[in-house]
Amino acid sequence: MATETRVDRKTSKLSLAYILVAFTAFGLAAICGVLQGMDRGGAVTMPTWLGYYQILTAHGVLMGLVFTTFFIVGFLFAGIARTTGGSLTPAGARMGWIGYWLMVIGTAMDVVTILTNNATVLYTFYAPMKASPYFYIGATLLIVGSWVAGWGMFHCFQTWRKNNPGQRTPLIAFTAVATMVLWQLATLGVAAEALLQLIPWSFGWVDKINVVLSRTLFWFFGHPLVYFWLLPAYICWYTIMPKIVGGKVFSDAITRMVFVLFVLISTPIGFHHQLMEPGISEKWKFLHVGLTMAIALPSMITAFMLFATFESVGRAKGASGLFGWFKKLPWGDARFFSLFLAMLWFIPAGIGGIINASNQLNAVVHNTVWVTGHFHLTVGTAVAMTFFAISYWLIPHLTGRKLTKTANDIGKLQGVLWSIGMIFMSGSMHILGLLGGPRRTAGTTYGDDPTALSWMPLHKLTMIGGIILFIAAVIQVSLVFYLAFKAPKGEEEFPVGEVAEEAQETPRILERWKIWVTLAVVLILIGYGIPITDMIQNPPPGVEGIRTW
Ligand code: HAS
Ligand code: CU
Repeated sequence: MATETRVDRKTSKLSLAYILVAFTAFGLAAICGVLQGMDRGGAVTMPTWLGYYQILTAHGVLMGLVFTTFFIVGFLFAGIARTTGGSLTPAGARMGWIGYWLMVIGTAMDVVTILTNNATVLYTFYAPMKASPYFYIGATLLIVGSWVAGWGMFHCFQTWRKNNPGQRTPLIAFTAVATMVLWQLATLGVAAEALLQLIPWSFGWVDKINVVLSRTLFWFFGHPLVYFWLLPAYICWYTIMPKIVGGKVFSDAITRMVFVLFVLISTPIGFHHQLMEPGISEKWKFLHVGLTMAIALPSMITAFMLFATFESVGRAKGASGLFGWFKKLPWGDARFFSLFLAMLWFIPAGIGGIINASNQLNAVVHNTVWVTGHFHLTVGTAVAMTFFAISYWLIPHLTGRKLTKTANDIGKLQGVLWSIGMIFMSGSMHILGLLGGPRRTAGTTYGDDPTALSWMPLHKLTMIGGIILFIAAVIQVSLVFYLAFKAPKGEEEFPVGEVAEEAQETPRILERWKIWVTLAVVLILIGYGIPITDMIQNPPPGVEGIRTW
């Protein structure tokens, strides 16, 4: 058998640079997270020089924007190189490094403005809360850097296509490109918000801001952002996991179709974050809710595909009965174990999402800690645990080291602890939210209100969960640095699943990006064209900035 392609040294360096920043941000964010949980649980009181909302902002920005984006870009570069011959094109790699430095500078600007308490506006930076302009510029650089990196990936993909005319593109490269196409479309919203509204307003060039427009532009980005997090996890579930469990990719065509569906429908659904807001007519909210239900479909297809993969592997290994395959999965392998837990957690996470999207139920849960519970299961568990599982083989692959038996077992322990922590934390958050507990508040007793006081046991459970998660985070960060610098030298494979023999060829139309991007733009115009025009032509009274902290 030919030796497997590996990611070359140059790409490895690039990819590792991204991943190490990602996990450094993750570690810092985890410290903020445990402090928040302990503050709300009543175990610590924030000192006067460090505000609750300040660390909440740091936690959200570092986890939600920095950890994810850096990890994703690093992982996708490696995936593209691995499936297009082992290396990136020189131009692609150069764009990778330019993107990296832009993102590092942007992150540094955000960290400094948050630490100096000039940007305590949370990761959603809602106007009229007004941060230092350098915070918005930092966030913009983070995004522009990721664009440049994305263009680098497109360059590699296009070059491969040119050199291999008529051939089906490698699945990982295709899905990586889909993820970055989605990201380019999504970030147009926040780029417009930052450049046309927030930056001029925070410099004082204009006095007032159109709040409903700024929030709409934010969620134009904020919703597809969640699929930018999710799709790299799906890349792993669809194309890498089959190899780890000893099977094959169930269907090349369905995999590509799922990613195309995400590119099409992810953006024109942002109003499901604004269902309770005035200034947007209900017919547009209705359209966005309808499309939100549509975007759940590719995830349901994914659930089906995963079961199909598991079952085919199990049957091939001689399993019988309805669930016999379950015993045939490689439970001892941390690369699979954490991945499986991630998938399992995505079931309640996704159900919660569908509850959120239902207009009447959204009235019950909106702005409560339920929502915080929801996103700690989605991005904080399904996505984050998938990234952890990837790190167990990707980092040693990049550094020419080995995942030792002990490191493997520690990885599994990490997965167990993360899950237990989330049961406590996310579970209690969901219940608290249903009781009416608000999200984004420093205090939890609201002037010793008897109802709020009766929620205290749940806040304590959240805190216990947070502490367990913090321990798991420390283990994860240690493992990452061990695998990068200390683990014994060796070879760790970058697993890529082969496609099972298919009844039919993958329809070529799935690779026609021009069609899909055009259709996506049309859908965005349908979903947002009229409401945004209306917000600009009939703006609500402008608002001056406030500093709430
Ligand atoms: Fe969400 C709020 C609706 C998915 C993240 N979401 C948020 C926020 C974040 C977030 C961060 O409609 C808060 C933003 C803020 O700060 O205000 N969400 C949805 C819907 C989905 C959904 C319909 N969300 C995600 C994902 C996220 C994420 C993914 C991150 C990665 N979400 C909402 C709404 C709100 C919201 C409202 C606003 C709430 C409010 O009022 O503020 C769907 O995409 C979910 C579809 C998923 C499924 C699950 C499929 C299951 C699979 C696993 C199979 C497992 C196997 C293994 C096979 C249908 C694929 C099992 C094996 C066994 C043996 C059992
Ligand atoms: Cu959303």
